[in-house]
Amino acid sequence: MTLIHSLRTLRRFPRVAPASISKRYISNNLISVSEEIKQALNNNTPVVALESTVITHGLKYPENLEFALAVEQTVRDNGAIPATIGFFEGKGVVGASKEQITYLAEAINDPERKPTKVSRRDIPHVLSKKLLGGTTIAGTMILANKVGIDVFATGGLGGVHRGAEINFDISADLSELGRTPVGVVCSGPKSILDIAKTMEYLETAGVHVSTYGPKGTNIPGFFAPDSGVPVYANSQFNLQSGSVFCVPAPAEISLSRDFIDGVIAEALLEANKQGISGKEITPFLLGAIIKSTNGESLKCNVGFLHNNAAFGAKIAKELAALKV
Ligand code: PSU
Ligand code: MN
Repeated sequence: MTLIHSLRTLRRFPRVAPASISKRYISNNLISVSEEIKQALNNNTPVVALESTVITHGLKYPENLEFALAVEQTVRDNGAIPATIGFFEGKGVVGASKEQITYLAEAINDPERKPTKVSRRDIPHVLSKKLLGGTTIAGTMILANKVGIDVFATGGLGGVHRGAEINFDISADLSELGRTPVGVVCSGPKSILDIAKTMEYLETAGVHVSTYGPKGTNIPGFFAPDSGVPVYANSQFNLQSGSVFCVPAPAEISLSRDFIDGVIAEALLEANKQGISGKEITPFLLGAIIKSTNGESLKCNVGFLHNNAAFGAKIAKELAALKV
């Protein structure tokens, strides 16, 4: 019953051409788009998508709520409209309201409405069971693409986990980037992962990856053409794959490599000892690292996210200008 229901639901969750709000999804009531985002998309006003796994599985309450609202403000301060994306009562929401964000952030401490971490494979289940969910990068890209949002800012990309040759753990973020044309602005894959293998996988999946120079050098002038153009070229060529823009963390909020490597090694050992795997592993490792750095890694993470959100807004602006 549930499976059939899921399959039916999936069939009703159509793929929509980018950069257009299709009547299909508006009328099928599986995705709800806020008025502000609808208008922005219709008027070619720059929009930046924001994920919600960081709210549900990345940060604790109340930091998750403070952060989610603050990062929206960062996008606005940099000239774009933020669209926080998630699932509410089994519906995909693009442009969550302050009330919805608050509800989601508070729900993490309530066993009765504990949010699900929603990647591509979780969508049918969340729709049919009408669950509350925080979308991963993959989940957020899917919804962003369905409504025509081209730019999405986040913290760290999911990737190939260390030991993947044994545990086969490769984030669905990577295959999503290979199939969904959204530009993801991030600080690269986190060092809890196997970065070299992640890059290999992205190459296989055909994902365009670029990196910016450090903030404060030549970004402002250099930024404009170099940010919007790759995504635009991608869409002009109709490649139908995603792009990754890596923004290195500003030096003042970065942690030393040796220090963080030691902490990660410890967290990995602990995960192994406790038998943590699957979708729990990323939140577990990030949580363990926050604990053993006394919140330093968290500050760094939140700092990246704001920095990336500001970049995302600038890219969205450039892209909007190219579309005029
Ligand atoms: N990496 C981080 N912080 C995060 C995540 C990844 O440094 O919060 C989250 C993102 O939402 C990402 C997801 O999409 O974890 C990947 O999870 P998994 O490895 O289970 O696919
Ligand atoms: Mn995984």
